[in-house]
Amino acid sequence: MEEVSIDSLILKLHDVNAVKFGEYKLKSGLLTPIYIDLRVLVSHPALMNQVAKLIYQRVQEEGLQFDSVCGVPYTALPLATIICSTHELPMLIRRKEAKDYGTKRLVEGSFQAGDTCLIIEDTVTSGSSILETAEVLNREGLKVTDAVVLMDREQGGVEMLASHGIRLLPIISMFKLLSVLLEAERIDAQTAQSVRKFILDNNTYRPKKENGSEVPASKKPCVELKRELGYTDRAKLPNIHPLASKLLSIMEEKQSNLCVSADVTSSEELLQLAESLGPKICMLKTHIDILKDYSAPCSQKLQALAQEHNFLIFEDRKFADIGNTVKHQYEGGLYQISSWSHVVNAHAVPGPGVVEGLRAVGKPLGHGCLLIAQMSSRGSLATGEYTKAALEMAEQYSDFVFGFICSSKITQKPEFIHMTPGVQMQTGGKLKRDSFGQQYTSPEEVVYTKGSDVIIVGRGILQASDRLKAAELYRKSGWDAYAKRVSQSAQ
Ligand code: 5BU
Repeated sequence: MEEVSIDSLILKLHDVNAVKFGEYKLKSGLLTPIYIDLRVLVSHPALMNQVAKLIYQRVQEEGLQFDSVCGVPYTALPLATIICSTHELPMLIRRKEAKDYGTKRLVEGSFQAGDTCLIIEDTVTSGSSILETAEVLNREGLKVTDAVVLMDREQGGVEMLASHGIRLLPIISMFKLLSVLLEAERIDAQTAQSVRKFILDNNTYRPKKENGSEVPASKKPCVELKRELGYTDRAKLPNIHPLASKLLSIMEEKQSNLCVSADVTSSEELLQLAESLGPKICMLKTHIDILKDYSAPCSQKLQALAQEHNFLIFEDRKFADIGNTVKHQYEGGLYQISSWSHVVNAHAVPGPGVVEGLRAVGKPLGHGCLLIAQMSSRGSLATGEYTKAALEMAEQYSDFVFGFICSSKITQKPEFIHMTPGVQMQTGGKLKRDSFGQQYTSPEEVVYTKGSDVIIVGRGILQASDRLKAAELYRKSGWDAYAKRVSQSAQ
Protein backbone atom coordinates (compact mmCIF):
# COMPACT_ATOMS: atom_id res chain seq x y z
CA MET A 1 0.00 0.00 0.00
CA GLU A 2 1.29 3.49 -0.80
CA GLU A 3 2.90 5.48 2.02
CA VAL A 4 0.30 7.72 3.67
CA SER A 5 1.17 11.31 4.48
CA ILE A 6 -1.16 13.45 6.55
CA ASP A 7 -1.02 16.29 4.03
CA SER A 8 -2.01 14.13 1.07
CA LEU A 9 -4.75 12.49 3.12
CA ILE A 10 -6.19 15.92 3.98
CA LEU A 11 -6.32 16.82 0.30
CA LYS A 12 -7.99 13.52 -0.55
CA LEU A 13 -10.58 14.03 2.20
CA HIS A 14 -11.32 17.41 0.68
CA ASP A 15 -11.55 15.81 -2.81
CA VAL A 16 -14.30 13.43 -1.66
CA ASN A 17 -16.23 16.12 0.21
CA ALA A 18 -15.49 14.72 3.63
CA VAL A 19 -14.47 18.29 4.51
CA LYS A 20 -16.87 21.00 3.43
CA PHE A 21 -16.98 24.76 3.90
CA GLY A 22 -20.24 26.70 4.12
CA GLU A 23 -22.85 26.84 6.86
CA TYR A 24 -23.79 23.60 8.58
CA LYS A 25 -25.67 22.65 11.72
CA LEU A 26 -23.82 20.55 14.30
CA LYS A 27 -25.43 17.91 16.57
CA SER A 28 -25.53 20.65 19.24
CA GLY A 29 -27.57 22.95 16.97
CA LEU A 30 -24.60 25.27 16.52
CA LEU A 31 -23.97 26.64 13.02
CA THR A 32 -20.45 25.88 11.82
CA PRO A 33 -18.48 27.23 8.82
CA ILE A 34 -16.77 23.83 8.38
CA TYR A 35 -18.31 20.40 8.29
CA ILE A 36 -16.41 17.17 8.56
CA ASP A 37 -18.41 14.22 7.32
CA LEU A 38 -16.36 11.07 7.31
CA ARG A 39 -19.39 8.88 6.63
CA VAL A 40 -18.56 9.17 2.92
CA LEU A 41 -15.36 7.20 3.53
CA VAL A 42 -17.15 3.88 3.05
CA SER A 43 -17.59 4.76 -0.63
CA HIS A 44 -13.84 5.16 -1.07
CA PRO A 45 -12.15 1.90 -0.08
CA ALA A 46 -8.59 2.99 -0.87
CA LEU A 47 -9.01 6.07 1.30
CA MET A 48 -10.64 3.97 4.00
CA ASN A 49 -7.59 1.70 4.05
CA GLN A 50 -5.26 4.69 4.27
CA VAL A 51 -7.17 6.11 7.23
CA ALA A 52 -7.13 2.72 8.96
CA LYS A 53 -3.40 2.48 8.33
CA LEU A 54 -2.75 5.91 9.84
CA ILE A 55 -4.81 5.11 12.91
CA TYR A 56 -2.93 1.87 13.43
CA GLN A 57 0.41 3.62 12.88
CA ARG A 58 -0.50 6.03 15.67
CA VAL A 59 -1.50 3.18 17.97
CA GLN A 60 1.89 1.56 17.40
CA GLU A 61 3.90 4.76 17.75
CA GLU A 62 2.24 5.49 21.07
CA GLY A 63 2.91 1.92 22.17
CA LEU A 64 -0.68 1.57 23.37
CA GLN A 65 -1.56 -1.53 25.38
CA PHE A 66 -5.09 -2.92 25.14
CA ASP A 67 -7.06 -6.15 25.00
CA SER A 68 -9.64 -5.15 22.41
CA VAL A 69 -10.71 -2.36 20.07
CA CYS A 70 -14.11 -0.69 19.80
CA GLY A 71 -15.13 1.75 17.07
CA VAL A 72 -17.65 4.42 18.06
CA PRO A 73 -20.80 3.59 16.05
CA TYR A 74 -21.33 4.06 13.18
CA THR A 75 -18.65 5.78 11.12
CA ALA A 76 -15.70 4.41 13.04
CA LEU A 77 -17.10 0.87 13.09
CA PRO A 78 -15.80 -0.13 9.65
CA LEU A 79 -12.47 1.57 10.45
CA ALA A 80 -12.11 -0.52 13.60
CA THR A 81 -13.08 -3.60 11.57
CA ILE A 82 -10.35 -3.05 8.99
CA ILE A 83 -7.73 -2.45 11.69
CA CYS A 84 -8.75 -5.47 13.74
CA SER A 85 -9.00 -7.73 10.72
CA THR A 86 -5.66 -6.63 9.23
CA HIS A 87 -3.75 -6.92 12.48
CA GLU A 88 -5.76 -9.75 13.99
CA LEU A 89 -6.86 -7.81 17.03
CA PRO A 90 -9.99 -8.74 19.02
CA MET A 91 -12.81 -6.30 18.41
CA LEU A 92 -15.89 -5.34 20.40
CA ILE A 93 -19.08 -3.82 19.02
CA ARG A 94 -21.05 -1.36 21.06
CA ARG A 95 -24.76 -1.50 20.30
CA LYS A 96 -26.46 1.83 19.87
CA GLU A 97 -30.02 0.50 19.77
CA ALA A 98 -30.21 -0.57 23.39
CA LYS A 99 -33.92 0.17 23.65
CA ASP A 100 -34.98 -1.75 20.53
CA TYR A 101 -32.99 -4.75 21.57
CA GLY A 102 -33.76 -4.53 25.26
CA THR A 103 -32.76 -8.04 26.10
CA LYS A 104 -29.64 -8.12 23.98
CA ARG A 105 -26.18 -7.24 25.21
CA LEU A 106 -24.94 -3.69 24.90
CA VAL A 107 -21.44 -4.83 23.99
CA GLU A 108 -20.93 -7.72 21.59
CA GLY A 109 -17.78 -9.84 21.59
CA SER A 110 -15.83 -11.72 24.23
CA PHE A 111 -14.12 -9.94 27.06
CA GLN A 112 -13.35 -10.17 30.75
CA ALA A 113 -14.00 -7.62 33.46
CA GLY A 114 -10.90 -5.48 33.88
CA ASP A 115 -9.87 -5.76 30.20
CA THR A 116 -8.70 -2.56 28.53
CA CYS A 117 -10.50 -1.45 25.40
CA LEU A 118 -9.09 1.05 22.91
CA ILE A 119 -11.66 3.36 21.33
CA ILE A 120 -11.47 4.47 17.71
CA GLU A 121 -13.43 7.45 16.42
CA ASP A 122 -13.64 9.38 13.17
CA THR A 123 -14.29 12.98 14.35
CA VAL A 124 -14.33 14.62 17.77
CA THR A 125 -15.92 17.94 18.66
CA SER A 126 -16.77 17.90 22.37
CA GLY A 127 -15.76 14.28 22.98
CA SER A 128 -19.27 13.31 24.12
CA SER A 129 -19.66 10.37 21.67
CA ILE A 130 -16.41 8.82 22.86
CA LEU A 131 -17.42 9.38 26.48
CA GLU A 132 -20.79 7.76 25.87
CA THR A 133 -19.15 4.69 24.34
CA ALA A 134 -16.58 4.57 27.17
CA GLU A 135 -19.38 4.70 29.74
CA VAL A 136 -21.17 1.76 28.12
CA LEU A 137 -17.90 -0.20 28.08
CA ASN A 138 -17.19 0.80 31.71
CA ARG A 139 -20.60 -0.50 32.80
CA GLU A 140 -19.62 -3.88 31.34
CA GLY A 141 -16.46 -3.82 33.46
CA LEU A 142 -14.08 -2.71 30.69
CA LYS A 143 -11.43 -0.02 31.17
CA VAL A 144 -10.89 2.77 28.63
CA THR A 145 -7.69 4.80 28.88
CA ASP A 146 -7.02 5.88 25.29
CA ALA A 147 -8.95 6.85 22.20
CA VAL A 148 -7.53 7.51 18.73
CA VAL A 149 -9.42 9.91 16.49
CA LEU A 150 -8.81 10.77 12.86
CA MET A 151 -10.04 14.37 13.03
CA ASP A 152 -10.02 16.59 16.12
CA ARG A 153 -12.03 19.78 15.67
CA GLU A 154 -10.00 21.22 18.62
CA GLN A 155 -13.09 22.45 20.41
CA GLY A 156 -12.37 20.99 23.81
CA GLY A 157 -12.62 17.21 23.23
CA VAL A 158 -9.07 16.53 24.43
CA GLU A 159 -9.64 18.44 27.68
CA MET A 160 -13.10 17.01 28.34
CA LEU A 161 -11.97 13.42 27.84
CA ALA A 162 -8.81 14.03 29.89
CA SER A 163 -11.03 15.17 32.75
CA HIS A 164 -12.63 11.69 32.56
CA GLY A 165 -9.26 9.91 32.48
CA ILE A 166 -9.25 9.25 28.73
CA ARG A 167 -6.30 10.36 26.62
CA LEU A 168 -7.39 11.46 23.17
CA LEU A 169 -4.82 10.98 20.42
CA PRO A 170 -5.78 12.94 17.32
CA ILE A 171 -4.23 12.30 13.90
CA ILE A 172 -5.39 15.44 12.11
CA SER A 173 -6.10 18.65 14.01
CA MET A 174 -8.40 21.35 12.69
CA PHE A 175 -5.58 23.87 12.53
CA LYS A 176 -3.39 21.44 10.58
CA LEU A 177 -6.24 20.76 8.17
CA LEU A 178 -6.72 24.48 7.58
CA SER A 179 -3.05 25.17 6.99
CA VAL A 180 -2.75 22.30 4.45
CA LEU A 181 -5.86 23.38 2.55
CA LEU A 182 -4.71 26.99 2.60
CA GLU A 183 -1.24 26.05 1.39
CA ALA A 184 -2.76 24.00 -1.46
CA GLU A 185 -5.02 26.95 -2.30
CA ARG A 186 -8.15 24.88 -1.75
CA ILE A 187 -9.46 27.63 0.55
CA ASP A 188 -8.60 31.31 0.83
CA ALA A 189 -7.08 33.07 3.85
CA GLN A 190 -10.41 34.61 4.82
CA THR A 191 -12.15 31.21 5.01
CA ALA A 192 -9.27 29.79 7.05
CA GLN A 193 -9.41 32.74 9.41
CA SER A 194 -13.19 32.56 9.87
CA VAL A 195 -12.94 28.85 10.72
CA ARG A 196 -10.06 29.53 13.12
CA LYS A 197 -12.16 32.17 14.83
CA PHE A 198 -15.18 29.87 15.00
CA ILE A 199 -13.11 27.09 16.56
CA LEU A 200 -11.54 29.39 19.12
CA ASP A 201 -14.85 31.04 19.97
CA ASN A 202 -16.70 27.75 20.37
CA ASN A 203 -14.73 25.67 22.78
CA THR A 204 -17.20 23.23 24.28
CA TYR A 205 -15.21 22.30 27.37
CA ARG A 206 -16.42 23.69 30.68
CA PRO A 207 -14.12 22.60 33.49
CA LYS A 208 -15.94 21.64 36.68
CA LYS A 209 -15.11 23.34 39.97
CA GLU A 210 -14.32 21.16 42.95
CA ASN A 211 -17.95 21.35 44.12
CA GLY A 212 -19.04 19.96 40.74
CA SER A 213 -20.52 23.18 39.37
CA GLU A 214 -19.38 24.43 35.99
CA VAL A 215 -16.94 27.30 35.68
CA PRO A 216 -18.93 30.09 33.99
CA ALA A 217 -18.52 30.27 30.21
CA SER A 218 -16.61 33.55 30.50
CA LYS A 219 -13.83 31.61 32.18
CA LYS A 220 -13.64 28.90 29.53
CA PRO A 221 -10.04 28.07 28.56
CA CYS A 222 -10.46 29.45 25.09
CA VAL A 223 -10.77 33.20 24.96
CA GLU A 224 -12.18 35.38 22.17
CA LEU A 225 -9.92 35.85 19.20
CA LYS A 226 -9.23 39.56 19.59
CA ARG A 227 -6.80 41.61 17.58
CA GLU A 228 -3.49 40.19 18.67
CA LEU A 229 -0.88 42.41 20.28
CA GLY A 230 2.48 42.43 18.54
CA TYR A 231 5.76 41.76 20.36
CA THR A 232 6.45 45.51 20.79
CA ASP A 233 3.10 46.16 22.46
CA ARG A 234 3.43 43.09 24.65
CA ALA A 235 6.87 44.27 25.81
CA LYS A 236 5.18 47.38 27.24
CA LEU A 237 2.39 45.63 29.17
CA PRO A 238 2.20 46.91 32.76
CA ASN A 239 2.35 43.47 34.40
CA ILE A 240 4.97 41.90 32.21
CA HIS A 241 8.04 40.25 33.72
CA PRO A 242 11.11 42.41 32.93
CA LEU A 243 12.86 39.50 31.23
CA ALA A 244 9.84 38.72 29.05
CA SER A 245 9.77 42.40 28.13
CA LYS A 246 13.46 42.31 27.26
CA LEU A 247 13.03 39.17 25.17
CA LEU A 248 10.10 40.62 23.23
CA SER A 249 12.07 43.82 22.57
CA ILE A 250 15.05 41.81 21.31
CA MET A 251 12.74 39.77 19.09
CA GLU A 252 11.26 42.88 17.54
CA GLU A 253 14.61 44.61 17.17
CA LYS A 254 16.35 41.65 15.54
CA GLN A 255 13.20 40.43 13.77
CA SER A 256 13.95 37.04 15.20
CA ASN A 257 11.87 34.58 17.18
CA LEU A 258 14.56 31.96 16.81
CA CYS A 259 16.16 30.28 19.83
CA VAL A 260 19.05 28.07 18.83
CA SER A 261 19.49 24.94 20.86
CA ALA A 262 23.27 24.73 21.08
CA ASP A 263 23.48 21.02 21.79
CA VAL A 264 27.21 20.63 21.23
CA THR A 265 29.73 18.91 23.45
CA SER A 266 32.76 21.20 23.45
CA SER A 267 33.09 24.70 24.91
CA GLU A 268 34.90 25.91 21.85
CA GLU A 269 32.09 24.86 19.53
CA LEU A 270 29.48 26.37 21.86
CA LEU A 271 31.23 29.73 21.87
CA GLN A 272 31.83 29.59 18.15
CA LEU A 273 28.10 28.95 17.62
CA ALA A 274 27.17 31.86 19.89
CA GLU A 275 29.57 34.11 18.00
CA SER A 276 28.45 33.17 14.51
CA LEU A 277 24.70 32.73 15.05
CA GLY A 278 24.40 35.47 17.71
CA PRO A 279 23.12 38.14 15.26
CA LYS A 280 20.31 35.83 14.06
CA ILE A 281 18.83 34.74 17.37
CA CYS A 282 16.84 36.12 20.28
CA MET A 283 17.98 33.38 22.64
CA LEU A 284 20.61 30.67 22.92
CA LYS A 285 19.66 27.48 24.71
CA THR A 286 22.29 25.36 26.39
CA HIS A 287 22.59 21.94 27.99
CA ILE A 288 25.67 22.85 29.98
CA ASP A 289 26.04 19.32 31.38
CA ILE A 290 26.70 17.82 27.94
CA LEU A 291 29.94 19.80 27.57
CA LYS A 292 32.95 17.54 28.08
CA ASP A 293 35.23 20.44 29.04
CA TYR A 294 33.11 22.95 30.95
CA SER A 295 34.96 25.56 32.98
CA ALA A 296 33.84 28.90 34.45
CA PRO A 297 35.55 31.02 31.74
CA CYS A 298 33.30 29.34 29.17
CA SER A 299 30.13 30.70 30.74
CA GLN A 300 31.81 34.10 31.23
CA LYS A 301 32.64 34.26 27.53
CA LEU A 302 29.12 33.15 26.68
CA GLN A 303 27.75 36.02 28.76
CA ALA A 304 29.98 38.48 26.93
CA LEU A 305 28.75 37.15 23.58
CA ALA A 306 25.13 37.42 24.74
CA GLN A 307 25.79 41.05 25.59
CA GLU A 308 27.58 41.76 22.34
CA HIS A 309 24.97 40.17 20.08
CA ASN A 310 21.96 40.99 22.24
CA PHE A 311 20.47 37.59 23.01
CA LEU A 312 19.36 35.84 26.21
CA ILE A 313 20.88 32.64 27.56
CA PHE A 314 18.52 29.82 28.50
CA GLU A 315 19.92 26.80 30.34
CA ASP A 316 17.52 23.96 29.57
CA ARG A 317 18.13 22.30 32.95
CA LYS A 318 14.55 21.08 33.47
CA PHE A 319 14.63 21.25 37.28
CA ALA A 320 12.30 18.70 38.80
CA ASP A 321 13.02 18.24 42.50
CA ILE A 322 11.89 19.66 45.82
CA GLY A 323 12.50 23.39 46.36
CA ASN A 324 15.52 22.99 48.62
CA THR A 325 17.36 20.72 46.19
CA VAL A 326 16.67 22.78 43.05
CA LYS A 327 17.86 25.89 44.88
CA HIS A 328 21.29 24.25 45.32
CA GLN A 329 21.27 22.85 41.80
CA TYR A 330 20.53 26.30 40.40
CA GLU A 331 23.10 28.36 42.28
CA GLY A 332 25.77 25.87 43.24
CA GLY A 333 27.64 22.81 42.01
CA LEU A 334 30.06 22.84 39.15
CA TYR A 335 27.96 24.96 36.82
CA GLN A 336 26.59 27.73 39.05
CA ILE A 337 23.80 28.18 36.52
CA SER A 338 22.25 31.21 38.18
CA SER A 339 25.47 33.17 37.71
CA TRP A 340 25.28 33.16 33.90
CA SER A 341 21.87 31.98 32.61
CA HIS A 342 19.06 34.52 32.27
CA VAL A 343 16.42 31.83 31.93
CA VAL A 344 15.93 28.31 33.24
CA ASN A 345 13.04 25.89 33.02
CA ALA A 346 11.32 23.52 35.40
CA HIS A 347 8.86 20.65 35.38
CA ALA A 348 5.63 21.28 37.27
CA VAL A 349 5.57 17.72 38.60
CA PRO A 350 6.99 18.43 42.10
CA GLY A 351 4.31 21.10 42.71
CA PRO A 352 4.85 24.79 43.59
CA GLY A 353 7.94 24.13 45.77
CA VAL A 354 10.15 23.74 42.70
CA VAL A 355 9.28 27.28 41.56
CA GLU A 356 9.64 28.66 45.08
CA GLY A 357 13.15 27.17 45.40
CA LEU A 358 14.27 28.55 42.04
CA ARG A 359 12.62 31.89 42.64
CA ALA A 360 14.51 32.36 45.90
CA VAL A 361 17.74 32.34 43.89
CA GLY A 362 16.70 33.75 40.52
CA LYS A 363 14.31 36.56 41.32
CA PRO A 364 16.83 38.82 43.14
CA LEU A 365 19.13 38.38 40.14
CA GLY A 366 16.40 39.48 37.69
CA HIS A 367 16.22 36.01 36.14
CA GLY A 368 13.10 34.20 35.01
CA CYS A 369 11.74 30.71 34.55
CA LEU A 370 9.71 28.80 31.96
CA LEU A 371 7.44 25.98 33.06
CA ILE A 372 7.32 22.85 30.95
CA ALA A 373 3.63 22.60 30.13
CA GLN A 374 3.94 20.22 27.19
CA MET A 375 6.81 18.29 25.61
CA SER A 376 7.64 17.57 22.01
CA SER A 377 8.46 13.91 22.54
CA ARG A 378 6.15 11.06 21.51
CA GLY A 379 3.93 9.77 24.28
CA SER A 380 4.64 12.75 26.56
CA LEU A 381 2.51 12.65 29.72
CA ALA A 382 2.43 16.45 29.95
CA THR A 383 -1.02 16.92 28.40
CA GLY A 384 -4.58 17.86 29.39
CA GLU A 385 -4.99 18.40 33.13
CA TYR A 386 -1.22 18.47 33.69
CA THR A 387 -0.78 21.28 31.16
CA LYS A 388 -3.58 23.20 32.83
CA ALA A 389 -2.01 22.75 36.25
CA ALA A 390 1.32 24.08 34.90
CA LEU A 391 -0.52 27.11 33.56
CA GLU A 392 -2.15 27.73 36.93
CA MET A 393 1.23 27.43 38.65
CA ALA A 394 2.72 29.99 36.25
CA GLU A 395 -0.13 32.40 36.96
CA GLN A 396 0.46 32.00 40.67
CA TYR A 397 4.19 32.79 40.37
CA SER A 398 4.12 35.29 37.52
CA ASP A 399 6.76 37.39 39.30
CA PHE A 400 9.26 34.68 38.31
CA VAL A 401 7.62 32.42 35.70
CA PHE A 402 7.19 34.34 32.45
CA GLY A 403 6.31 31.62 29.99
CA PHE A 404 6.12 28.02 28.92
CA ILE A 405 7.75 25.29 26.97
CA CYS A 406 4.79 24.01 25.02
CA SER A 407 3.75 22.72 21.62
CA SER A 408 1.09 25.38 21.07
CA LYS A 409 -0.35 28.48 22.70
CA ILE A 410 -1.90 27.48 26.02
CA THR A 411 -3.02 30.84 27.37
CA GLN A 412 -4.31 34.03 25.82
CA LYS A 413 -2.56 36.15 28.44
CA PRO A 414 -0.11 38.23 26.37
CA GLU A 415 2.33 38.58 29.29
CA PHE A 416 3.32 34.92 28.92
CA ILE A 417 5.81 33.78 26.28
CA HIS A 418 5.27 30.44 24.51
CA MET A 419 8.43 28.65 23.41
CA THR A 420 8.31 25.50 21.29
CA PRO A 421 11.00 22.85 20.71
CA GLY A 422 10.75 20.03 18.17
CA VAL A 423 11.00 22.35 15.17
CA GLN A 424 12.37 21.47 11.76
CA MET A 425 11.50 22.36 8.21
CA GLN A 426 9.19 19.66 6.88
CA THR A 427 9.74 18.03 3.53
CA GLY A 428 7.10 16.17 1.58
CA GLY A 429 4.38 16.80 4.14
CA LYS A 430 5.48 13.89 6.35
CA LEU A 431 5.82 14.36 10.08
CA LYS A 432 9.51 14.19 10.89
CA ARG A 433 10.81 12.23 13.86
CA ASP A 434 14.18 11.26 15.21
CA SER A 435 14.92 7.71 16.30
CA PHE A 436 14.17 8.46 19.98
CA GLY A 437 10.66 9.84 19.58
CA GLN A 438 11.40 13.54 19.09
CA GLN A 439 8.59 14.92 16.92
CA TYR A 440 9.05 17.85 14.59
CA THR A 441 6.73 20.58 13.41
CA SER A 442 7.56 23.34 10.93
CA PRO A 443 8.23 26.96 12.03
CA GLU A 444 5.13 28.07 10.10
CA GLU A 445 2.88 25.60 11.88
CA VAL A 446 4.34 26.35 15.32
CA VAL A 447 4.06 30.13 15.05
CA TYR A 448 1.24 30.77 12.62
CA THR A 449 -1.07 27.84 13.22
CA LYS A 450 -0.33 26.97 16.82
CA GLY A 451 0.25 30.53 18.03
CA SER A 452 3.60 29.98 19.76
CA ASP A 453 6.09 32.86 20.08
CA VAL A 454 9.56 31.36 19.88
CA ILE A 455 10.86 28.41 17.87
CA ILE A 456 13.61 26.32 19.44
CA VAL A 457 15.77 24.69 16.79
CA GLY A 458 18.67 22.33 17.42
CA ARG A 459 19.64 19.77 14.82
CA GLY A 460 17.70 21.55 12.06
CA ILE A 461 20.55 24.08 12.22
CA LEU A 462 23.39 22.13 13.82
CA GLN A 463 23.35 19.37 11.21
CA ALA A 464 23.15 21.73 8.24
CA SER A 465 26.25 22.04 6.07
CA ASP A 466 26.04 25.83 6.44
CA ARG A 467 24.76 26.62 9.94
CA LEU A 468 24.55 30.35 9.40
CA LYS A 469 22.49 29.92 6.25
CA ALA A 470 20.20 27.44 8.02
CA ALA A 471 19.78 29.81 10.99
CA GLU A 472 18.79 32.61 8.61
CA LEU A 473 16.28 30.28 6.95
CA TYR A 474 14.68 29.42 10.31
CA ARG A 475 14.78 33.04 11.48
CA LYS A 476 13.00 34.19 8.35
CA SER A 477 10.46 31.39 8.41
CA GLY A 478 9.60 31.98 12.09
CA TRP A 479 9.41 35.73 11.63
CA ASP A 480 7.27 35.56 8.48
CA ALA A 481 4.85 33.23 10.26
CA TYR A 482 4.56 35.70 13.15
CA ALA A 483 4.04 38.66 10.80
CA LYS A 484 1.32 36.72 8.94
CA ARG A 485 -0.41 35.77 12.19
CA VAL A 486 -0.49 39.29 13.56
CA SER A 487 -1.57 40.87 10.30
CA GLN A 488 -4.42 38.37 9.88
CA SER A 489 -5.67 38.93 13.40
CA ALA A 490 -5.87 42.66 12.59
CA GLN A 491 -8.20 42.06 9.62
P1 5BU B 1 16.40 19.28 18.23
O1 5BU B 1 17.75 18.90 17.75
O2 5BU B 1 15.82 20.49 17.48
O3 5BU B 1 15.46 18.10 18.26
O4 5BU B 1 16.63 19.76 19.75
C1 5BU B 1 15.59 20.15 20.58
C2 5BU B 1 16.14 20.66 21.90
O5 5BU B 1 15.06 21.08 22.73
C3 5BU B 1 16.91 19.65 22.70
O6 5BU B 1 17.94 20.33 23.37
C4 5BU B 1 15.92 19.11 23.71
O7 5BU B 1 16.56 18.73 24.91
C5 5BU B 1 15.02 20.31 23.95
N1 5BU B 1 13.62 19.96 24.26
C6 5BU B 1 12.83 19.27 23.39
O8 5BU B 1 13.26 18.88 22.30
N2 5BU B 1 11.54 18.98 23.72
C7 5BU B 1 10.99 19.36 24.89
O9 5BU B 1 9.80 19.11 25.12
C8 5BU B 1 11.83 20.09 25.78
C9 5BU B 1 13.12 20.39 25.45
BR1 5BU B 1 11.14 20.64 27.40
